[in-house]
Amino acid sequence: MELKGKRVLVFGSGISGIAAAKLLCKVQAVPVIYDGNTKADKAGIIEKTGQDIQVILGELAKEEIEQIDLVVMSPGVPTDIPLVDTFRECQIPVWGEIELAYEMSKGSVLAITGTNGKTTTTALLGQIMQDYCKEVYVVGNIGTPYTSIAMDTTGEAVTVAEISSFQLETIEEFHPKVSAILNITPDHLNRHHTMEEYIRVKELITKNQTSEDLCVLNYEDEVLREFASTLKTKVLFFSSVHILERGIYYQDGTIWLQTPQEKIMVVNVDDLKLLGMHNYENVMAAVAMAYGAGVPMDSIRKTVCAFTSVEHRIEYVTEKNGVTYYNDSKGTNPDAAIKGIQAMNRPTYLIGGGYDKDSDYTEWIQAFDGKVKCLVLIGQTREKIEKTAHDCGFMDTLLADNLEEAVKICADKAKAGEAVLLSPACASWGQFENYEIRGKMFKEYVQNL
Ligand code: UMA
Repeated sequence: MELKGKRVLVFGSGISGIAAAKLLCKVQAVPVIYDGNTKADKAGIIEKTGQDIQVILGELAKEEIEQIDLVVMSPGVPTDIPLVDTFRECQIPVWGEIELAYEMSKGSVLAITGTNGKTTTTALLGQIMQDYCKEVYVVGNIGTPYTSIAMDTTGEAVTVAEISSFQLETIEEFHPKVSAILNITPDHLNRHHTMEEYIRVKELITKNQTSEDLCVLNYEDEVLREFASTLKTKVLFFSSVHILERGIYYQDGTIWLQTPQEKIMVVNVDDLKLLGMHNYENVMAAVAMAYGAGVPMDSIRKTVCAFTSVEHRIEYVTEKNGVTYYNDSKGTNPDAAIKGIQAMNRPTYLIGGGYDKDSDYTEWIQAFDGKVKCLVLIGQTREKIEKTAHDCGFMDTLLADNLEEAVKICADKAKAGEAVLLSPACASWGQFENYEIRGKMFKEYVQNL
């Protein structure tokens, strides 16, 4: 669609909406930002776009709708609300922000979706591509709107995109050369209503792929295994359990790639800084995608071994006196913190506790599985967690007044070959503004030891 002179309603004034409006100005379209929140800061929105553009808050008048040529949706705006029905009744095309970016960009796209692991996989694949190719962009749900870089791309560009189900709902022509669906488990059902619909939307990532393209799928996900047989694209499976006749798989501490011609040793997981089977799955998906995109295995292997994870998710910090330090500040609830402790492969001093979200910590403590040598607790929840631990028969607990003291206690006690992990199972509020600041402070205290 030629956008010059077109009046485009950008629905949502968050980071996607601002980036989409800026792109539309560059192509001489006339963006109008609309946000349902009457309390949004109109002057602030205009300032962020750096343009003198119209912003509408609250109600959208019928006369306004009649003048619109195209609607660009922000991911967080549901597509089944009456206003969107009205656009469709008026035959106004409704694109997502991803579709607009795709229409306006050049080069090839590698796109990742899935319920869990997509940010780590995207960051890792982005790094593999950056270490091998000249022009690489890492965008999407990971936090950089695709529209913010679309106009910078050249024919040589490789765009690595994390794509959420919200973003897939409104694609039209979006066509990745390589796609991946990591897993599908119940999530966002308030938006998609049924599991069937959530699965359908996730699978849309392959909608425009052809027999020239590749889709990477998790062999251990039954839905995805069946989905493969309906695809016209090439498929490469990854598996953490099965030895595959063709695909990439984990076996006894090693990741292998079996092609029709040869069996390639990808990496021994002891050489990775990423920990845990869920991360080995992310590694397998990223390796399969990069290999499918033509990156030589030697180059892939080098990046994969150096990659230290997404910040604050079981992030390798450093090694001091033989003790390895990990920052899992993103472990803000017991479920997430269970992943943290499961990933540890050595005796661990665990720092937990924080703001009380009324969680039950029993399952977290049961997941310690003999790995935790001492649980050092901080924050509002420290006594509550200590009591739960003792009720579960785990007695090695200590209370600290703050994170800095907790780090010092762990450093004093831990011996070479052991680990210190911050994975609090609680939100950071009360002591820190957010989990990112908590993680950064942890890393600072560790570096200062
Ligand atoms: N709004 C309305 N009407 C509605 C709903 C929202 O007007 O019915 C307005 C809000 O008032 C607000 C704006 O829409 O002003 C927010 O838009 P948005 O929610 O799309 O937020 P953005 O800031 O544009 O961020 C979005 C993604 N947010 C969501 O999907 C909810 C970000 O993913 C993404 O990083 C960013 O685009 C760049 O691509 C966040 C996320 O939580 C991290 N994603 C979910 C997840 O990971 O589970 C899917």
